[in-house]
Amino acid sequence: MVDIILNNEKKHATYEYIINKLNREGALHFSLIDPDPFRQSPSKAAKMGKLAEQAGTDAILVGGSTAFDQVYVDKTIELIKKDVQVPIIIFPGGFANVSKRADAILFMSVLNSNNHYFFIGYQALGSYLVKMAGIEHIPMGYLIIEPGASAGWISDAKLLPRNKPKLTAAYSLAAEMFGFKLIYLEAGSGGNSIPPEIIKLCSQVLSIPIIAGGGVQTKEDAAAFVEAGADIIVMGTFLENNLMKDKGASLKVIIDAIKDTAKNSNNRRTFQKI
Ligand code: 1GP
Repeated sequence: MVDIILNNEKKHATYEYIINKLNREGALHFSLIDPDPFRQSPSKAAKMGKLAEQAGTDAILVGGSTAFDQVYVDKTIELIKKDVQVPIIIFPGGFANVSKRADAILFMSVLNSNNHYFFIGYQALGSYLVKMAGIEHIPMGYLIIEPGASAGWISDAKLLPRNKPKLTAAYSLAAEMFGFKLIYLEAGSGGNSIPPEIIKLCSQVLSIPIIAGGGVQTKEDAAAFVEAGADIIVMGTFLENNLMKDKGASLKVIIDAIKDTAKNSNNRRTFQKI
């Protein structure tokens, strides 16, 4: 039994893909698809994944705070994977999000939660699941900034204040010192996005890539994130509202803006594989 758990090989292909692509292109775009029956069926999720890939997205994140059913998550990933070449990375809200069909999982800890369960409890109990699934796990510090939306409420976060960049940067730096390979700055889905000053200070103090998400709706929003120093921009709600309607045309405009802004910016960092 222990062999089943321990013999699974650890791979780093997705993390290396992220670092290599970041060093080549300066900034990446990740498309978030929430495997939630209240939002879409697995087959619609697969169509969305394909359209996002055609629009130029660099990876598909599958997950969300309210994805509760492992079978549904599994089916969603299975169908997306049939049609899509870019990596599929789990962005877990809990155990139900773990699936061996994904390329990797963001093995994340909500570092500003009031509840230890969200920074080490779930992860300890889920560690065997991840090991048995045999998928690459990328350690990631997750920080939730006001207003936080569902992610903030569900993970009982002590929300980081929007007007105190130094606090979020301090949590980010501590996460890097602990050995996390990525930092995710989250303002919550569908709400106010993160103030660029926070991203800017974090990018000045960190050596690891910054993922930023929550409320990105326009090419101006996305470009402002990249200019501030975000390395990976995540969008979810925009995809749900627009992808099927315009077949990815408006998403492509935003992704092109991300790539152009990074290319023309003189503040891009280069990353080491750690
Ligand atoms: C979730 O922040 C992302 O982590 C997505 O937010 O749905 O607002 O794009 P949106």
